[in-house]
Amino acid sequence: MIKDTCGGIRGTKARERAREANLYALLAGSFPADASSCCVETGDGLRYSWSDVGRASAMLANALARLGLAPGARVAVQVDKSPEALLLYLATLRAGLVYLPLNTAYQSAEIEYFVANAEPELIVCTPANEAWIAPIARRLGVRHVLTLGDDRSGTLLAGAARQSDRFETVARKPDDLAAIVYTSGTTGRSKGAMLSHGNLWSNALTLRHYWRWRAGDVLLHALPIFHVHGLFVAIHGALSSGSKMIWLAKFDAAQVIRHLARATVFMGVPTMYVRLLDDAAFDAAACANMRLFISGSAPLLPDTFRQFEARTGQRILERYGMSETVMLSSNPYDGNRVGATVGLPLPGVRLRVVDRDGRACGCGQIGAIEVRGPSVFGGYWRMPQKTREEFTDDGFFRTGDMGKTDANGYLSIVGRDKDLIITGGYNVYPKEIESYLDELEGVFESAVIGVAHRDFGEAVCAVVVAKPGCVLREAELIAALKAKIAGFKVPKRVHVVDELPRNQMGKVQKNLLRERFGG
Ligand code: MCA
Ligand code: AMP
Repeated sequence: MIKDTCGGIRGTKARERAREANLYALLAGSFPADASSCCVETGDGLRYSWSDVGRASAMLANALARLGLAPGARVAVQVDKSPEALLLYLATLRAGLVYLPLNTAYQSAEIEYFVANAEPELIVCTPANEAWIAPIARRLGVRHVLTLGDDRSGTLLAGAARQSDRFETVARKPDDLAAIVYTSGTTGRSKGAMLSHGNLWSNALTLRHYWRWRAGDVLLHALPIFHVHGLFVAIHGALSSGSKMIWLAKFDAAQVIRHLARATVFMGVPTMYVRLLDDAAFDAAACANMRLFISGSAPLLPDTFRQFEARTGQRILERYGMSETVMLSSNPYDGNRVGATVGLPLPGVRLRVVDRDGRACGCGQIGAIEVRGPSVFGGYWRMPQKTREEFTDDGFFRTGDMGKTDANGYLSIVGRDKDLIITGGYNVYPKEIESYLDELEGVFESAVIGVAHRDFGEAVCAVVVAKPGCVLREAELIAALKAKIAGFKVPKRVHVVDELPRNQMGKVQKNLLRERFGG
């Protein structure tokens, strides 16, 4: 039976089964018997026991319930990483609401789009951002705005402090929505990928087994918690195995290295591994207690994979996934981990590589990757047409990634069919940046490309043409964009040219721009 650290003994068997489909209840079923042991420890030594997590998430869930939000209502969250932010995520699940995480770098134009599209009933933002977020919320009809700081400040916790620390986790069916994660998807503007309790739990169970999560593991958590990687893959892995997390507010190589001695598992994007290797203190001795380093969200360069093994004696385990699908493939835990591959389809995942006519590609032949499985999302929020376009007639999701498999079935991602830049693990959709550039004074047209970057893997780079009689300056264009959009989306370089190269159909030849400006 599921152990409920704060809800008491369950009612009838049927109610029990229904409640068990709530992701929180399923995760809580794996919390350790000793509820006084540590679940989360922060970088500065604050400790939250499993009992604290159960009780505090109950108080927060009561606070959410008192707002009168109906099950299925969206809760948009743009807050800095803190243990309380984790508790808010768990409370949202418990209350049967839908969690909508937003990158802390997003500015007003970006937030406005997500709020208008998702129509949340509650926005939780930092106290510092309330001044500009509250007016957006009012204009778009959001009923409630609460605040949460990373120092336990804000109106959310003040309200929760008065609530009971017992909460009957709301029953949810496996298909009920747990979260909406906005992603650039394959084309068009950002779309909300709808992930259900069942999608997330099935993936958590698969990975728990595949990566051999076990009691006694300690996850060193240094990822942001507004994306699938840090929010679901990492957190669910630890919670579903009753493992403690060392919770760092952000990635800092020196801090990570300091904490490795007490950790057993680390998950990161390739940029983090590049930065760890740049630090001379990162060596085999620093990793002696570690059993698993996992990389994903962007391609891990073969050179990083090799250097890492040479330096530490351990092989990074690379895996592949998407916001729409959670995790799809992984190098094996015990078997051969092969660099420049993302391993084998996870149990339960059907993965195929097809040519332009939809025929299966042979070994080594490059084609489009399509997937099917229990973690694949139900569709894009309020975009039924887009959803239909992205699924094949036989129910496979078109990932937009290009790949090939080798004779042993290992998949390699060789490129993307979608016009997308992945910089330091964040996705940037070139069309979005082009539209912001084109609005700037003096800009006639623009093209945005990804170019190789030692630290970020790929960097955003823009090429612009001035309107007749106008003079464009790189620094001014970059400053203008910084005032409008998230910093990671702002081009690291802007090149001014007389005209953009086009093919006979009038389409900008980005390959020529990459050749010219990529070096
Ligand atoms: C920060 N900056 C960036 C990036 N991050 N520029 C390009 N790409 C980036 N990723 C810029 C900021 O705008 C700022 O610019 C300057 O760098 C310093 O900002 P800071 O916040 O201090 O950066 P940082 O701490 O060095 O961050 C680098 C980082 C971070 C640690 C690599 O980007 C990160 O945590 N990335 C992880 C992303 C992630 O979790 N992805 C998972 C997506 P300026 O100085 O000019 O203002 S989920 C997913 O993809 C799927 C499902 C999957 O498979 O996992
Ligand atoms: P997102 O939409 O943010 O979930 O990003 C998903 C995309 O990240 C995938 O479609 C891939 O293009 C990319 N991705 C994730 N993991 C890997 C990996 N290990 N290697 C290469 N690309 C990856």
